[in-house]
Amino acid sequence: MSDLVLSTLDSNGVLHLRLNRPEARNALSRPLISALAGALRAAATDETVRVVLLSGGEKQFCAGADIKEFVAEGGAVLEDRQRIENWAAIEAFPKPMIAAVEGYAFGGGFELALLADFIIAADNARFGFPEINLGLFPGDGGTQRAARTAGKALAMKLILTGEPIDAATALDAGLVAELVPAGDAEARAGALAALIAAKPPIALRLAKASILAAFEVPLAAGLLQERQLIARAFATEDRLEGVTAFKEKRPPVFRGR
Ligand code: CO8
Repeated sequence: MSDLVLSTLDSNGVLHLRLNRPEARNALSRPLISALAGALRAAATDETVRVVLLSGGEKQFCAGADIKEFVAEGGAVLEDRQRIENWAAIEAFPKPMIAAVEGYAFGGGFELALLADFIIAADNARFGFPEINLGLFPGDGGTQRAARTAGKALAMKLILTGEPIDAATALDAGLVAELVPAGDAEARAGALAALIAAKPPIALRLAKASILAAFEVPLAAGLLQERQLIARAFATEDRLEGVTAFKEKRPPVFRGR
């Protein structure tokens, strides 16, 4: 594992991945994206990993795509197959993933945070798409995910002005699940990750897939998919364990089967 992403797995099954390029404000160079994608590919098939907590440290979440990289290489960065595949691996991570945002999440950093299932933000957090000031606009999903998550008006304002919003505005817009005092985002996200890590892993994955379908398909197709996915949850040993534990008035122990 590269030291561009620090990785720790705790006994609850929470894998903490922390972006670690502070000298470049965690800018998403291709090696950093590759390290993150590699960690998530491995985590996707590692049964001991139940939830991922993604953070950028105390000062910033991430300053976005690596500007120096695409200045040096131009449009080639956009067409780089490996970069596209790595970003797709991050998007496709099937287990719960929570982002803890302290400070700013700009450009690709905001897009990365939007790939998490939800964001816990410090009250000093700021979210913005400054790409327009570079003659660009978000190119790693930001126009689509910001519009779907926050709605047209705020997405347009963010992307066309390049001006960031504060944490309270992001919370009001539904971009963020919860605000905490500055310095507490990792701890709060870690506590929620531990809570989720004790839930049945198959049902978690199916629930995530079902919610994400709401952003992809018409309602009727999403409802049909929900019915198919819940049938799979019904067939698991963990579902039996959950209802048995309820009847026996004891906490359930889920094994991911
Ligand atoms: N890329 C590369 N290096 C960066 C980036 C970045 N995005 N952000 C900061 N750095 C570097 C600086 O160049 C500086 O390096 P050096 O010490 O060698 O001069 C170092 O990090 C520290 O930066 P600052 O001194 O500016 O740090 P501050 O704490 O004062 O400010 C900010 C932090 C506010 C984040 C400021 O650095 C900034 O505004 N950065 C740029 C933010 C930005 O424009 N992000 C959008 C990037 S474009 C994008 O995300 C998507 C593009 C479209 C997709 C293309 C796909 C291929």
